[in-house]
Amino acid sequence: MATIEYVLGDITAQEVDVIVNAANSSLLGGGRVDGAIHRRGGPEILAECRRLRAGHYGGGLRTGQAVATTAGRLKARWVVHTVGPVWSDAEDRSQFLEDCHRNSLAVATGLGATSIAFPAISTGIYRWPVDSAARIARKAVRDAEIDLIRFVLFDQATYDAFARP
Ligand code: AR6
Repeated sequence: MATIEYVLGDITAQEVDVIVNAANSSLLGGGRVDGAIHRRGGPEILAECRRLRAGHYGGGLRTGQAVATTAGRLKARWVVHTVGPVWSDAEDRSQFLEDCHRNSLAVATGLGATSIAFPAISTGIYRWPVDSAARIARKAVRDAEIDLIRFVLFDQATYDAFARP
């Protein structure tokens, strides 16, 4: 069983094997956590994303899927990029958010990682309500076969939603 931690902070500063990026399907960068990871990790990450787009991921990465690259200058060994669902009032896309967590874990353990850090996927630009995202994320990782899962939350309200007993 994994140890699950919740910390208030910046995911780019974490010393874990894998940092998960809340990316978009282009894999070519974006704002918020995606922007921070590419900025701090340096151009090697984008270079590898471009190679992925030139190869197997020519059409981009689908919502809920996950793929690894180097972590560049970050302290982590790999960045696992996943695409969260955009919140919709009209349809339930929870399964995609669950898939992001499960597929990121599968990629990480496939690489031999023993520790992983997740941001609050979809709760920023993609507008997913934080309480719902926290519930889905916590449930999705509950039975993971990895030593350490750390949720790194960027503001107090998000931290409170995730760390709630
Ligand atoms: N460390 C940890 N969490 C962070 C950091 C950081 N350095 N910076 C922001 N957050 P978002 P999304 C939090 O918008 O909703 C990008 O443009 C943030 O406060 O980064 O999945 C992608 O390219 C929020 O709680 O991701 C996509 O286009 C959480 O990370 C789109 O945004 C997620 O917010 C993805 O949107």
